Amino acid sequence: MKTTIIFSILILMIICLHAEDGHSLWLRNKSKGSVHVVCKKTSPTLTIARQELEKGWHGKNGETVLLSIQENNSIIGDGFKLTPKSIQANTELGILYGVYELLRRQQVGQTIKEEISNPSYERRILNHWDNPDGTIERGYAGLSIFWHQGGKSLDVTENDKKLWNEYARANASIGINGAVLNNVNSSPLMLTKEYLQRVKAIAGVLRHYGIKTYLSIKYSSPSLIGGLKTSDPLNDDVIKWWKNKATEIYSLIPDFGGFLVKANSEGQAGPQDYGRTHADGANLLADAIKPYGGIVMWRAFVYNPNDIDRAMQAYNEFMPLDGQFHDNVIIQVKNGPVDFQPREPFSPLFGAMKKTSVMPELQITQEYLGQSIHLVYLGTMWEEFLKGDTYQEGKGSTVARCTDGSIFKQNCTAIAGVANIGLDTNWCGHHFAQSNWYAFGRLAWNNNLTSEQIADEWIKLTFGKVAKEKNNSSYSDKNWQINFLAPVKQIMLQSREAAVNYMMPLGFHHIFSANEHYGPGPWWAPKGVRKDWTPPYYHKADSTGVGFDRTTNGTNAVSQYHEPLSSKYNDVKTCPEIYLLWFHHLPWNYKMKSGRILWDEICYRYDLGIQQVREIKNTWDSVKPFVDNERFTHIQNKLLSQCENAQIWKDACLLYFQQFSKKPIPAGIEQPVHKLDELINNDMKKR
Ligand code: BDP
Repeated sequence: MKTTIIFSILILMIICLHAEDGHSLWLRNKSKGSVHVVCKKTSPTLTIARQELEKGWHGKNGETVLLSIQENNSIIGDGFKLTPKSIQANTELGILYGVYELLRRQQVGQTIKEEISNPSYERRILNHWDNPDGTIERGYAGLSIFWHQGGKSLDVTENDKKLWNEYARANASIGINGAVLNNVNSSPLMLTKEYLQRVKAIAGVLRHYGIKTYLSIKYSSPSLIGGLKTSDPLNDDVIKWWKNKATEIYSLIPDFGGFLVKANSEGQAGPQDYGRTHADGANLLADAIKPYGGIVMWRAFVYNPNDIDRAMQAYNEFMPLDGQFHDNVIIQVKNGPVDFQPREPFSPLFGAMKKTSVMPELQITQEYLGQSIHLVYLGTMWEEFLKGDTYQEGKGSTVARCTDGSIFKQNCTAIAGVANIGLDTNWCGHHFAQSNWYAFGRLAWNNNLTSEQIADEWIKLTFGKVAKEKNNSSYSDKNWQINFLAPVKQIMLQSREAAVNYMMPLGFHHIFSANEHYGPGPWWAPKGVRKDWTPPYYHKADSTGVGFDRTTNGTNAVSQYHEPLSSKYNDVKTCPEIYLLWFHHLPWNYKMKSGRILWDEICYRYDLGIQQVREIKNTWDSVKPFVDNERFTHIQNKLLSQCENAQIWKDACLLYFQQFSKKPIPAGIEQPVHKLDELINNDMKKR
């Protein structure tokens, strides 16, 4: 009897030890020895720093590490100076970041010399598109971690606090220092007393990890919840209302970060409703929170249905206002001029607004990239974006340098990522989607890092320990490096290109099925729907050819780019093929660099996409011996769906476009397995 019980307990312990639900993210390493931490000051943040060192120490057993807060002119903001045995910073938070960096280096086996690490952006912010009822706009990993119970109860539970603490820790470990707690399509409720109490509670947990809270606001709040007749930014009562609201917020949350605003965009209220400009609108809010050190992040995501080219509108709207924004306003610009597509050229606003602070907005949640079903590592996409050269101040004026203060003396520098986090045990729905949260944080801290380096770190931190347990190997183990690390890195690095190929190669964009933005829908254009919300607006396929003419003969969107880009994109011979159909409308038999005609090249690209996903799936199968069963199977199932989905994408797009090209699918390319009418009638199923 006794032995049976002991045996059962043992089995249970083994199961628990190996139960791998992904909740620990990249923070799973336990210390290998003891460390003696010396720090003269104490504070909640410094206590966390000390505990993290003790929990995750991988250095020499019994080593002493010195943490010191000391002015150093070469250290900027919350940066730090690192040696193998000491961390020096100007701020407590700098010490905490230094601790995480030291541990990361030890754990992934990178050497530490004496070095200084400063953040590229002062504010590194997650945008949560969470609604008061707990749903998340474009969320694919369960309900909100901040708001729940259909908004009925705002009470804060111990479970809430535990989760927020874990969330804050994960963010701090990669340098994220801000969180916007609610959807840009904001509910006015957020600014009411009851909701602000909960914001206060959240801020209370996040604060010790150096994370500031921000809120998205509804522009018409003064009339919706303030009882005023108008929300006109130049009206005295409205000005007073916002001032009082700011005082109320800061009395509850003294370190409140500020507001994020979506105004006059997709039906949201804004200053233009009262005949005022975006600058009038933003400055009103900026003045209200200026005395407390708050900022306003004003989104440039605006477009209206009647203009000829949606890709040009943000530039047209905001360029004339350059220089008119108050200095605590920062314009938040999506990476591309349309909307988080699998591939877009960067927005022409980067580097062009020279007298205004500008920040990039990336989307971590994969709204247009297979959501939480497809494995798509976004590090490569963001690297392409940040390293894109705007030429605005000569060669080398990359988007990174145009936004991080290297070129323009911005009063405020920041970067935002739309979060992919929800209540799912593994936070992000797909285990690999965690790498996108990780990559965002790492790039926000250092916009010079390569996507490969980030992938390497993430794999080691996320899968390394288990690999070690199962095969008795470690990061330095050659077998593990060759048969796990290298192939998994390869999977990640090619995953985004694969998605572009099977969804939208050669500059295609926005040909998704309606609203869901998951499966293909190049045909979708019901009567009465805004044209710029339908795929034919973007691909413009007809019997003569395909693609959006944005050259000087077309909408002239090319003119919004600085030379030599403008001419380069305008000329079909020099336009990079990855943007070909973004900028050009071309005949189906246009000769490509490969020697194929355009139609054949389109077929070839879609087919390549499928092959790449199959290869990714096979590679994943081959690493089974190195991964715990739980995560292995979870990912394997998702890859199976991804392969099926890629087939649907290819078949749908080729069969649809073939109606216009009237050409056969070239020999040597797998013929479609689906029928077009079936695909049109059954939206791609999500698994
Ligand atoms: C689009 C999303 C929509 C968002 C909008 C935005 O489809 O849900 O509200 O962007 O960024 O990508 O405001």
